[in-house]
Amino acid sequence: MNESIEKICLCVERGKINKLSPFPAAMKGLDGADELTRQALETGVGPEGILQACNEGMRRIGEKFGRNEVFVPDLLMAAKAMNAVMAQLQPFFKSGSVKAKGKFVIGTVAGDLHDIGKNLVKMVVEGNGWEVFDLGVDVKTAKFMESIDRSPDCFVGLSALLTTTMVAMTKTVKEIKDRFPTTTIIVGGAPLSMKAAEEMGAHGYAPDPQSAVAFLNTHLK
Ligand code: B1M
Repeated sequence: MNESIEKICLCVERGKINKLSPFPAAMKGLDGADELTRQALETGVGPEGILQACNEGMRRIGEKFGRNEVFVPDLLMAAKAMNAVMAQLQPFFKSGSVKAKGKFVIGTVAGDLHDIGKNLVKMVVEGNGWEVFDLGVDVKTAKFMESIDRSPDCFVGLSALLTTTMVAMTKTVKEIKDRFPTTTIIVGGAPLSMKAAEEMGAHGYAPDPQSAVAFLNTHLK
């Protein structure tokens, strides 16, 4: 990782949003994720490298959380720092507005508030020419159903970050398949795997946004 990328990674891990942000105290007055991302892009660092740095920062803070070394507010600050970066990366993912290849309805399943990964998938799929309907977080099955009712030819993407909400995901997959047997469902999120996806009856599993795009492109109706 080069120096500017490492600094962005650290800002995400520590939750340093921008220069004015007083948190964390040890980084007061220093440039944050916002300024460092702008500088990196201006000096020609690619958006993929910056995104990788963010993911690494999130991985590090997540591990600390798992070891009880940091708490929920620290995760929230990390998420805010990552969002400051993502706001600047969005134009890169959204470039090239071509006629939509198809429709993709995406949401984080009921009981789950994690949306950073889901938002990344949304951006990358959109950037690849799909029309995306983002239902947000904590999405109940009924809301997915309403969207499919409005766009019967859509593909559906479900995201979950908690092992507990994989249960909600299983229920959502089953209910959608019962009511809309021709709708294709793809699932993703850290606790998922191909095996889990198969067991819950989803049609596809994507470990990352690129795999989600590859799946959608090969299953175009
Ligand atoms: Co939470 N959290 N969190 N959290 N959080 C995790 C997930 C956890 C692993 C941390 C840990 O213990 N080490 C753990 C889950 C343990 C488990 O169940 N296995 C956890 C926990 C326990 C919790 C709470 C229960 C904590 C509490 O309150 N005690 C709570 C639950 C709230 C709820 O949802 N009901 C909670 C809350 C939060 C915050 C709100 C503070 C915040 C979320 C902010 C937000 O999203 N706006 C947060 C965060 C930031 C995390 C970590 C640190 C980072 C998640 C993240 O954004 N990663 C996370 C630890 C970790 O992941 N290392 C953790 C970066 C993101 C780019 O990756 O989301 O995996 P990811 O997305 C990837 C792929 O998975 C894939 O593409 C993305 C890009 O590569 N992908 C898809 C995702 N969705 C896809 C869909 C697809 C295809 C691919 O197709 C449809």
